[in-house]
Amino acid sequence: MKKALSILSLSLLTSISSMSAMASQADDITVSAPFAREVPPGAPASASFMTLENSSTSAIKLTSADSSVAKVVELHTHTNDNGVMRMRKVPFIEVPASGKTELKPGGLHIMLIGPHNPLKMGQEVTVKLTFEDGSTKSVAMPVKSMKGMMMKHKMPMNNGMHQEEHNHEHMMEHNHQHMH
Ligand SMILES: [Cu+2]
Repeated sequence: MKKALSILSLSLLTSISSMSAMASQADDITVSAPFAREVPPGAPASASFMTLENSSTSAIKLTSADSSVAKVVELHTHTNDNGVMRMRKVPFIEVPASGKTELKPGGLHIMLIGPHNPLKMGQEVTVKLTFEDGSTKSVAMPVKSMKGMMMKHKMPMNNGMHQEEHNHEHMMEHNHQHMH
């Protein structure tokens, strides 16, 4: 038993020391298919989506994001609260070792709260990602209209009318949280 434990702690030590010798976490993350959601003038918030792929053998946490296009940028997820989809802030988004995490409508996303200007389809915006080790990655992405995608997303859930209402509710929540 004692021997097994000491072998375990030795291998832990080895993996910790090999971790510190690695390249930055930003270098180990590949971003694909990033885009930001088109929003009309006066909209309280937009969101950014992408797939994060981790080429290293340790989990990597995205701990914050930043953008010049919005006042506040937060990491968010959706939770299903008795059939009502609600957004909430999360402290980090984890990308598993040698795996990927998808930020997509209805799931994890980077919230762009208080856009300085309306985001129009065809524009390009930049979102800076910061990882747990402090390394950063700037991601340039197109602004895309979500109309088609939102419809596809709604279908399996309920009828479209209700979902539409919930989306507005989300926007209101953000407004209350951040405009005080
Ligand atoms: Cu959100």
